[in-house]
Amino acid sequence: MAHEYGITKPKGYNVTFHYNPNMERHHFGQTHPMKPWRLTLTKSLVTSYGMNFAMDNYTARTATYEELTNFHTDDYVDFLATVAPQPTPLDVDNMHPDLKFNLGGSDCPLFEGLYDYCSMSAGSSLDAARKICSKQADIAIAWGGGLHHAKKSEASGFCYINDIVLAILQLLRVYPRVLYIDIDSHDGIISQIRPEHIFPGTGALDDNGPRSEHNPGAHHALNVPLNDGITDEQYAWLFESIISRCVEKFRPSAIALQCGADSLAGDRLGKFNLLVEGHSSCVEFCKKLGIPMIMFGGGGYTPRNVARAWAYETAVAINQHKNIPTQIPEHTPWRERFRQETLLPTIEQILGEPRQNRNPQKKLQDIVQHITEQLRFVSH
Ligand code: TV7
Ligand code: ZN
Repeated sequence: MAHEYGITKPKGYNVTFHYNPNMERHHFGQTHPMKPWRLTLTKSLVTSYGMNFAMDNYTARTATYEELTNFHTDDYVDFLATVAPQPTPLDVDNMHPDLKFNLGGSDCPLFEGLYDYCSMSAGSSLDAARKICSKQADIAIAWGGGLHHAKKSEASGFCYINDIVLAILQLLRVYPRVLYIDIDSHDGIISQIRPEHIFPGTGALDDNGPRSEHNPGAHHALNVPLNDGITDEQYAWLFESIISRCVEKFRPSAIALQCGADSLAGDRLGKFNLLVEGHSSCVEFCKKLGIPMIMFGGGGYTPRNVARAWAYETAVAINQHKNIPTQIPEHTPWRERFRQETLLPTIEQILGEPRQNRNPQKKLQDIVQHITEQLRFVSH
């Protein structure tokens, strides 16, 4: 069936796909925006287009306790492993009395099977990292990962275990310089990471990595603050301007790309006007750099649009995005969930009326200039 689109494995270029079908069985709660089920929908499109024929597909393992405590503290991971789930349904009025490790609130509820969910997410990202380290993959895809907010000893923003940090720690064993790029609407951060210094900076344009006299990671994080309604053209221009400058300066030996899909138009939480085309153009740009890369998932709260973006980006990884038909295949499971039959809906199809764009071109030019200046502190 899948052969109808003529998708075959390219010679001399390997893409690996790391997926654990048990992840999507977990539920954060009825009203919680994070829906692990979006992974099912993504996988459904990937296979209905036959993309699996062009990749090495792996059922991701669960990460071990030792792997999780490579970054997280023992007491935090112990607690995650043993804490009892909250009664359902979970909502804002039904919070855990003490927010130990920031767990049990509405953002990071204690749901059934939480520890398994976390170890599956981390396991898929670690598997991806190992395929990049062993050079068995040029690109490794882990849509179940990308949970960038989790701290060493604390849950945050729907994230419990920071699979990205764990994966980057793996990469650093083999690759001396890792460029971390994040296109999630909640972070928009670019970090350049070398051994001994990992810096998840957050926030303002000036936030460019902790500064202290003995901190070699200072100036190795960049932030790109954006307003509501940014368009494909603007976003792609910013992304390419900034990433090309970063790559030129830092000369990364590997890239970790978080593909958070809440930056898409029509997201339940995000407020941008990006289409799958604009979002995926970031992936395309990174792929063309020819540097080994992990692609992670992340945010994304309108499952049908998340699945479209991540399936299309899988097609970009195997260089089939120009070949696949935009009409979603008839035999796609849950096809009716996509509402429109197209993989690439227009802004009008998604939103009716696009959201007002609050990003004047002048401001974006200033951002690029500012970042160019910040980059003078970076060397390879
Ligand atoms: C990577 N925004 C994660 C993004 C994490 C964002 C937040 C919610 C939210 C939570 C819910 C819910 C929600 C409609 C949206 C300060 C608060 C304000 C909870 C109501 N509906 C990623 C985290 C962010 C939970 N949190 O980057 C259950 O929105 O702003 C906050 C914190 C306190 C908690 N309240 C929101 O994309 C994966 N949370 C409905 C039910
Ligand atoms: Zn997000």
